[in-house]
This record gives sequence, C-alpha cells and structure tokens, in this order.
Amino acid sequence: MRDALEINGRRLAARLESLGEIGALPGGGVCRLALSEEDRQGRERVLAWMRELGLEVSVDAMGNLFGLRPGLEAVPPVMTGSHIDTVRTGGLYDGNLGVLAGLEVVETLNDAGITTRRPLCVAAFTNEEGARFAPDMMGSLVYVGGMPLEEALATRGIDGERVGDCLEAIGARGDAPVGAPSVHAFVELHVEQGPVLEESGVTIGAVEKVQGISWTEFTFTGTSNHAGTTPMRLRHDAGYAAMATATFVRELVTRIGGDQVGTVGSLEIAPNLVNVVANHARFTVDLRNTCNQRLQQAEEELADFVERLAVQEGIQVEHRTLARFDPVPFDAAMVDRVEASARALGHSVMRMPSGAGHDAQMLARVCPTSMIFVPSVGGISHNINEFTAFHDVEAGANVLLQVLLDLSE
Ligand code: HGY
Ligand code: MN
Ligand code: MN
Repeated sequence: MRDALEINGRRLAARLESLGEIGALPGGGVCRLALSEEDRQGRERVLAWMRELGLEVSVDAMGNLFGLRPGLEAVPPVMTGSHIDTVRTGGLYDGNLGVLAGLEVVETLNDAGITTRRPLCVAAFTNEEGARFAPDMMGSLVYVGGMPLEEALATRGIDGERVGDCLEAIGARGDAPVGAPSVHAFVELHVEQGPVLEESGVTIGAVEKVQGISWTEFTFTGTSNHAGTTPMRLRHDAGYAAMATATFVRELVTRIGGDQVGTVGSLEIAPNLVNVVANHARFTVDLRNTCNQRLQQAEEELADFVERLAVQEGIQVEHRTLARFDPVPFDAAMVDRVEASARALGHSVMRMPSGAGHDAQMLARVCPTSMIFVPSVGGISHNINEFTAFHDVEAGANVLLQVLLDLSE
C-alpha cells in the first residue's frame, strides 16, 4: 500500500498556482495579508477544496481552518498543515505548500480508497506571518492555549485595526473551541526559506528545531527643528537615533556571530521632510538565534544601547515587545521519522534548524511535532521571486505522505 503510493505532483502544482492567483501582485508574487479581503478569498478557496475532498470542515474562534478525514477509529487525529496568509511581498510556497500538500495527501488517499486507522486533519492557521498583527504564529499560538483568545482578538495591527473586528469583517470567526486541542502528532511541510539545502545539494530537510525569535517595536520622540538653523549641539533628532540603532543592530549581531541575526525591517520617521529634523521615529528590531542565552545577550545589549542613546540625544524612548519565543526543539522520534521516510524514498536528507518561525513550533507544545523542508531556489523567501522546483515540491509532498501514513496506522 505504502510503497506504490505517490502524490500527484501536477495536481498539487495546479493548486499552488490557483491559490497564488488570489492576491497576485502585478510583477509576480502574492500579497495576502492576514484577515484581508485577499485572505478571505484564499480561505474560501481552501474551504471549497476541503469540502470537495469530503473533509469535515470546522473553523475555530480564531479563524483557524480544519479539514478532518475520519479514520477507522475515533481517536485524536494526525495533523498536518501550515498557513495561507503571506507578507506583502510573498511567494507561492511559504505556508501555502504545507496546506495544499496536506490536501494532496488526502486526495491521494481518496483516489486509492485508503482509510487510515487514525483520522487525518489538514489545518490552515490564522495569521502565521505576524506582518500585519504581531506576534507571528498567532492563530496556532491561540489554538494550543499559548495566548488567550480575547488577547488575540484585541490585538491592533500596523494599520490600527483589531484582529477581532477583521475576523468578523471577513466572516472568518468560527465557533469551534480553541485552547485545548487533541492532536496525536503534527507534521508541517514548508520551504526552507534559506540557502542551506540548495548549497548542500540536499533535497529534504529533517528539521530539528526552530530558533528563538525576539521582535521589539521602538518609538523615539525628539524635537522637530530647522535643518539649517539648528546647531548640532541643540538637536534631538529621532531620525538619527533610529538609524544609529539600526547600525548598532548590525554591529551587535556581527560581533555575536554564529546563528545570530538581526533586522530593522520597518521604519517610519516624521515629519519625513528634507529640511526638518525628525521628531518621531517608529521602527522594529527582529533578533533571532538558535541559542536562547545568546539571544538574551543581544536583547540586553540593544536595550543598553538605546538607553544611552536616549540620554545622549535627549529623546524619549518607548518600546514594546511584539513577539518573544524561545527556541523550540522538535520530538527526536518525529525527526527520525522524517529522515527515515526521506531515505526510504531515495532522497538526500539532512538535519537542520529552522531560521523562520512556523506553526509547528506552537503545535510542539501539545504533541510530537516535526517539519519537512524542501529547498528554496537562491535561498530567498518573503520575496516575490520565491521559488521551489517542481521535483522538490513533489519529493517533499511524498515524504509528507509517508510520514502521515506512518503516524496514522
Ligand atoms: O517571521 C517568521 O519567521 C515567519 O515568517 N512568521
Ligand atoms: Mn511560513
Ligand atoms: Mn513567512
């Protein structure tokens, strides 16, 4: 049963293309920000596919989508899935591959007339990206009970909108409960979004852990003043302070080295005029490391720098944590399963950490979890040119099929 069984790669590729039409950007890529109109359309398309495949569909109070394929026994399901929301300059594969490969596994089993002992469930979690509403992985975090639903619903995004209002506006707030999931195991297929597999010439990544994530938003308030008449000694320049902090972040992560990374990805200054010293700056710092102790060191040094800068520049500083997740190790036996299934199918495979955050790191709080990576061409993602070769998509989905069959027997 298992050896002969293979997913239909063309069908999976067609669904990736079809979903990619929703929120398609003129020059390629996808913009489907969480709880946007595009997200609503994407949800509708995935729900329609779930129903066509005969799945029992449910939506929870956080808008997480679930398609359940009953098994021979009414026991906790084996779950797979990911997310279909994207960043502003997203690609076809980030998140979407994990959801659509799950549906492809279901259709392959339907075609073969196979009913697994355990039920199978395909999930699409709300707001994994965190690009509009922080933190990232919000939907899966609420699903596993890591964030109170009311707190999530009250969260305001970068546009000032509330999660709860946006869920209602797109009709995505379901009535299934959140916070006490009953899942036997969780496996997520995802593109690597980095260069490691491609540079190593390896097809499959057996993901051992997800690195720690620290997102902070800083708001600097200085004094707007004339760019020509104000002597440097009298300036309280919020714009300079923000850019000095961005430069410090680069110096800090370079000095710490190893897996440490740091990004100032969003920055606004006001009044943003050529001849006015800026009195306002708001920006974010994304720090990550596989080692929590090093990540804490980076956070502490950044805080010290900003404190000294505030005194030196005579500016006010506010900061708030947008996301903070420790590194998450995956279940060793589950990682073994991914590695063994890849080898059994004749694919090259390597163990590796994940540089990106994923819903799997939240499911790991409640059940044995692992991830399957496939290569990202050029190692790029969160970029409209994100691409994974068809044969790698097919390989990843076939490994997912085998691992899910393994777990659901
Ligand atoms: O930021 C991340 O790592 C993920 O894309 N949410
Ligand atoms: Mn993702
Ligand atoms: Mn992403």
